[in-house]
Amino acid sequence: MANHIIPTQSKPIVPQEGWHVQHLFFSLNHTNWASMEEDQQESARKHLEGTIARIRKHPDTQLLAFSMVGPKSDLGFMILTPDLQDADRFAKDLQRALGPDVLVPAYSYLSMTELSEYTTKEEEFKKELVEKEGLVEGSEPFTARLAEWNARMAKYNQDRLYPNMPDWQVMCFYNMSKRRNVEQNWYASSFEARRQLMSGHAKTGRAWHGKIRQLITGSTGLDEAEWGVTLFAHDTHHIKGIVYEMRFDEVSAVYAEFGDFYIGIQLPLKELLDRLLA
Ligand code: 76R
Repeated sequence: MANHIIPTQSKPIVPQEGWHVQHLFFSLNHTNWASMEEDQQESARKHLEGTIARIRKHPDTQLLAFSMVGPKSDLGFMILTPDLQDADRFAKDLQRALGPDVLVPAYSYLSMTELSEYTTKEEEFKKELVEKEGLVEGSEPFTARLAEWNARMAKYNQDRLYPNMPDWQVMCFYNMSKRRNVEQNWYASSFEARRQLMSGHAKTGRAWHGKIRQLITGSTGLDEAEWGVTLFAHDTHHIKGIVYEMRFDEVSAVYAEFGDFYIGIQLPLKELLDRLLA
């Protein structure tokens, strides 16, 4: 006799830190959409608008909507929310909102916000204060510098785990992994070597401050690659620029592998649906 335990009720799946992030890209099935009567279309559109409004009101939840450029997909969403149960529900609600088989999945990606393992640790910063700045451990200036640094790091970590997404118009999404080839295996490198390379990467990245907002979300064990890369810009030139420049950065030049690139335009909902359903 089978003796597996069948669940009797669901429980929230809220990670111990961070949020779940879903990128959902749909194609519009024009045949199915065009075969709907005008009043059916109108109520389908209202249903989608209502679904989006409801998700946007959910606590700690952000839902961004994009007109996707090129026929790879037509409509894109990015959802950030704590509970995987909600992320799953929202994704299914959105897919069904315009009626059966009107929105057809083109691509999706599941990831989570995460802290970087390469940020300076408190012990390292203390050592720097003593060795590089000549401060005496426990002295007043030492304690003051440490308190200021701790406050800054707390905010920095908070922003990484619980980010506020911008309304910038140009969105670029792709996935990325770090190579695991013989002689070229990121995961076989020492922590110190990786930290050095990542500090070069961060330096390249910081030069794009004000032009690019990036969110790197972890997806090892969740989806096909190891990270989701979401970039926002006001100008496509800057997307092309940063991705090109990063190719020369050793971390990307030697270790990075990329998935397909998706470009979306973040629009007010009315304008987005007018364009999509025209
Ligand atoms: O967290 C920070 O903002 C500072 C340091 C930093 C980390 C830890 C940082 C800065 N990144 C970090 C981690 Mn990044 N990043 C990418 C890509 O196309 C490519 O070649 C790579 C895709 C871009 C464009 C980009 C931009 N970054 C990571 C990780 C995790 C690696 C790991 O843990 O092993 C990946 C996969 C990754 C990839 N990065 C920045 C940027 C930019 C613009 C910055 C500067 C942010 C700022 O200070 O304003």
